[in-house]
Amino acid sequence: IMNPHSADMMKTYYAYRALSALDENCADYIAAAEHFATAAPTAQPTARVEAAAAPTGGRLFTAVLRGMRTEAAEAARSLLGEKEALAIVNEDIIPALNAVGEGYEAGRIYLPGLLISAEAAGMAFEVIKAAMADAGAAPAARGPFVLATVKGDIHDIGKNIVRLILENYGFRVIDLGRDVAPEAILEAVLTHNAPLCGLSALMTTTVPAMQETVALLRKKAPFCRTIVGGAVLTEEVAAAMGADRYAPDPMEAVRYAEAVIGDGATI
Ligand code: B1M
Repeated sequence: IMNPHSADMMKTYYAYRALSALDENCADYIAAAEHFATAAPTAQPTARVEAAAAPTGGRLFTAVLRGMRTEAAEAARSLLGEKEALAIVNEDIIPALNAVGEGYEAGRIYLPGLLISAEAAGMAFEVIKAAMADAGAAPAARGPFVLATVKGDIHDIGKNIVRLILENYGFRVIDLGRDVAPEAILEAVLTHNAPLCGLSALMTTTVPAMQETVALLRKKAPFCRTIVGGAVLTEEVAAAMGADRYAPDPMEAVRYAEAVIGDGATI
């Protein structure tokens, strides 16, 4: 017989489940450990542990938060029957990643947790991308739009969303990937005679690389407009580095591309 009020018994129970591979990514064990580290002696352990183990978001939110890759892909697939692909990105995946980021900042989640959550988000994102491709995006005939995450920065989930949305609006995107040096970005802009270049940066430490890229493009490819985004940026920072436009979200990149490239310019 289990006594749910016994901390030792419940810890043993969750440890047993984790060691027996009954608890994916040890998520329940971690939630229980957090609970028993903070719970008041009079609290109702099982209720509290259940609450901690089941975050308030939906199935996809929880799967990303806990870094459950297969579950995240399945949850995304099932959500596609309920709502728009982009709504899933905005309402489930991004809030979960934000929760992970907050947990990491507060010292409740460690780097491996950050990694598995990013992988789970990536799996869900692949499902959404495939669904959008099946739905038939507009032909990619305008542009090209050169896109990259700047040197030193490997965060590319946001950039990939920007690409997906631009392509959906019929822009041809030359995606250079992540951790891309200013010189490589310049070379791509010159080679493709690109009228627009979008840059993404997520960390305070990579803002200087973005600034360097913008300055290089201004000097060596003055025909190319620059648009910058990413969680670390603000309108002021973007203006200070000399970027032509700040994009708080992917739709701003679409609006700017419509304005700069319009219907006339082609590849
Ligand atoms: Co890291 N990471 N991370 N991380 N990570 C952050 C960014 C951080 C804020 C977490 C934290 O401490 N709270 C912090 C940066 C702190 C800072 O400088 N201010 C951080 C850190 C420190 C690090 C490491 C250094 C950790 C370490 O190693 N000790 C390391 C960095 C390595 C490196 O880059 N050299 C690292 C690593 C990683 C993972 C690999 C584990 C993973 C990235 C996986 C991947 O991208 N493939 C990861 C993740 C997932 C995050 C968080 C949790 C989520 C980022 C994300 O994808 N958000 C993040 C915390 C957070 O932001 N809450 C964090 C969702 C994404 C859709 O948003 O990219 O902002 P975002 O894009 C948005 C908009 O900004 C906009 O559109 C998107 C959709 O709305 N947008 C644009 C973005 N670019 C745009 C461009 C445009 C237009 C719009 O036009 C061109």
